[in-house]
Amino acid sequence: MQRRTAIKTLAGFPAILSAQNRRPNVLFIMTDDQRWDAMSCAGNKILKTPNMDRLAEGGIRFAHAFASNPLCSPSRGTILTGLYSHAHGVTTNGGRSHYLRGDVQGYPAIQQRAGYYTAMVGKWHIASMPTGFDHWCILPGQGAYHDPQMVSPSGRLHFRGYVDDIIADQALVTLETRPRNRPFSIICNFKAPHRDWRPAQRFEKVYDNISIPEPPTFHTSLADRPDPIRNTDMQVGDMPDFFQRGVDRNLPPAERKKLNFQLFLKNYYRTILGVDENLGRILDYLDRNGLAENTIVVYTGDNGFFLGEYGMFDKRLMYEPSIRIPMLIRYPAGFKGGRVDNEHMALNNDVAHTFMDFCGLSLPPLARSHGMSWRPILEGKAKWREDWLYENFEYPGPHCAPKARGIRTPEWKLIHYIQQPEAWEMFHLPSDPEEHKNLAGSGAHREQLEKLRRRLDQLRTETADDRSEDHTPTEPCENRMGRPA
Ligand SMILES: [Ca+2]
Repeated sequence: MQRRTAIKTLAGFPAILSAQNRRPNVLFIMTDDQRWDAMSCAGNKILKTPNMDRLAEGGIRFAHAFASNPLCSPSRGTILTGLYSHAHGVTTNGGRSHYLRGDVQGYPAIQQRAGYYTAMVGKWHIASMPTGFDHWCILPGQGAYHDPQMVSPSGRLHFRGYVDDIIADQALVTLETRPRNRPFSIICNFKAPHRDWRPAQRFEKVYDNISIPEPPTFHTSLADRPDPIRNTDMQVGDMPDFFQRGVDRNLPPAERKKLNFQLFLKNYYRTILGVDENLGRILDYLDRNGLAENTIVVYTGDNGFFLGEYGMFDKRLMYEPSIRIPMLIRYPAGFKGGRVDNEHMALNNDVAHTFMDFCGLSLPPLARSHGMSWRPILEGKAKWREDWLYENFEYPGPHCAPKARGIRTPEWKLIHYIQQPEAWEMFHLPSDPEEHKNLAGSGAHREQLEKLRRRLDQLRTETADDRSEDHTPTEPCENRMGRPA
């Protein structure tokens, strides 16, 4: 009955307006450093995220979703453009490689030209200023957890309160004040759960009375890894973040590592509780205003995170905890929800492709080999990718994570540490999911190694990699642990 009424109402409008109204709205929501299983719908036993679960129940959760470049700004560039970082230009979190190339554009600009109302609120974290948006209000750089400043075209704004409450407020105001005669595409990027993990006051005591189990590899040494991995500095025991928050500098190292882990995990999860609550406010708005049915909602994180595996925190590396991300998509008017996709490897590269497909628009031709629309998967039919390319180019930098490239298939992973002297790691994931056994030097697996190497090279050619990172000399890395902020 409701649908009939809507058609009757639209019949009196110009044809172009009714066509626009049939186009889906797009709401993209992203967190910063939330890894794939930091939500209860992905099996987390400690963290309860009813609103992420609500999205998963109404949509599809990709259990095998990855960031092709597990670092904040490169991943953000990929989300916007549908391109690998070697093509969009944002290869580091700062400096000269923190800008989008002048000849690439984000998907919102394409939607805007096609009549969409476009907006961006929250964490942006790319040196190029936002373009292609009717409205934007962003955190400067990383932004502050409490009493943050934000930047908009009209200047700097000062807020009182908790950052992700304020970002959700901005999303709600944007929704409420949007022009009603245009479909919308809104990006809402939260700050949590980024280091240094400052929760909203109302969540500060949650988990006070529990002890979070350490992962099985918490005490596993990296001594037998290639040099580029042994030279990283991302051990939970060494993190300086909690000296002001209850950890005595003079504790024996083993005790400090254990205490750091508890404080890190609890605060990481507490900040995600704030995201979940604010996600709920936004989903409630869609429900209350009859927008849920025709709005594509994607919820994800920009990269994964080590939560104590191999004693580590942070991301960047190609190991599984770092590359796997949460990925939920809901679009009731477009496909049936309520299932988990265990079959297809989804990428951050795919988000822009998927939005364009559902909106009846196209990314520039360059993007075609870089990502794929999920629409065929969501509609139950797909010939899908067999592999994808991993990239990390920020070195020297925080944590001294090496420059590397790699290829991931459903079964295999090959990592190439590209600075001299080069090093390789290869893992067979079904038999070795925790990536203990490097098969790169194994005579029995030489053929497999060569096959992956050839395909890695082919992927680079297919995606127009100009190979400018191939011959960079090895430099000393001085920015070891990174700053807590
Ligand atoms: Ca991040």
